[in-house]
Amino acid sequence: MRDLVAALLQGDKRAAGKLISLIEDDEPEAVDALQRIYPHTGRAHVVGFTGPPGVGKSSLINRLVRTFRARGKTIGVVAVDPTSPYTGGAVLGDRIRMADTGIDPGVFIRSMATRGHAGGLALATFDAVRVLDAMGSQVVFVETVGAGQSEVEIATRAHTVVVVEMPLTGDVVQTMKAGILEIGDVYVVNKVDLGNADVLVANLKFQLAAREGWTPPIVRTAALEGQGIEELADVLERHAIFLERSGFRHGREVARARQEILETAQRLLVRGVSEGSPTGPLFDRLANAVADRETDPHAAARKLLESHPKKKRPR
Ligand SMILES: Nc1nc2c(ncn2[C@@H]2O[C@H](COP(=O)(O)OP(=O)(O)OP(=O)(O)O)[C@@H](O)[C@H]2O)c(=O)[nH]1
Ligand SMILES: [Mg+2]
Repeated sequence: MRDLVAALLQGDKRAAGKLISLIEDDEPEAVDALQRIYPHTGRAHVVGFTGPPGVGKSSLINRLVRTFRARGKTIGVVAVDPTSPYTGGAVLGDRIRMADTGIDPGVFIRSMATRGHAGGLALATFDAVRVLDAMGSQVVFVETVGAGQSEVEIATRAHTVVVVEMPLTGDVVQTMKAGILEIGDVYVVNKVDLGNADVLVANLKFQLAAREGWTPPIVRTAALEGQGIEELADVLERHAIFLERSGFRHGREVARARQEILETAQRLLVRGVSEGSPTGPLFDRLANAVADRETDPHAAARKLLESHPKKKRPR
């Protein structure tokens, strides 16, 4: 494990791949590794992409990988979607394949399997982000599955949240998904090549509220043609600088740490309690007491937690 971590800190992509596999499989060694690398993290700019399925998140990230490579940055990508068509910055149909993941040491792309991992998707994903951060990736893109709670969860853990939308065709009134107007630092209207973008942009402009020191920009893109990508990259760099200068970056780190400590503590408790107690005498006694209305489930749960031996255990 020591060697693997040492290799990672030297920028070894294979070590990163192995460590992420350990995380995915929820191996106990992963905890050890993550503790070792933690002090070496905190440098990457983590950018989360969220938005409805098929809106073009992967296509945008593919383009951005190239753009940021051209600007001299090292890049990591974690996609919470095994089917994401990543090409390592090469866009299909391009004559020049500039940044093949296998060849370019500055690009690392990993799709996370959503199976396994007792810690849930968000924890596993951000552990993977941390691995890439420790490896030296300067910018890490996270693509979330385009549905459900996990996207908001993951998005709120990034430094910069990019919400991707696309114009709908026909006479439909395009409504935003609840909560989406609050989480974005940057809004992208992709597929402008299909037309109808003005309505959506106006709609977004009307609904988006300015935040303290930052008005979320709306960037029009056509990911397939590469239109608007330079502007999007500029905006992302600008937001990184804004976060740094305003002190918000630190604020976000603290908020994230809070969330993560709580999630991990909950997990340890649940695991500890369910591993240690269901057959124990106290648990039996409490179950009987609750059934007999001598106590209530809430009080019993508290008793169970209080009684639980505070042994040191892995995640
Ligand atoms: N016309 C047009 N098509 C696009 C554009 N960007 C992406 N697409 C197409 O839209 C489809 C979905 O693109 P993806 O990049 O896979 O979208 P995604 O948001 O990552 O999708 P999921 O990961 O499945 O949620 C693909 O067929 C792309 O080729 C664009 O700017 N214009
Ligand atoms: Mg995708």
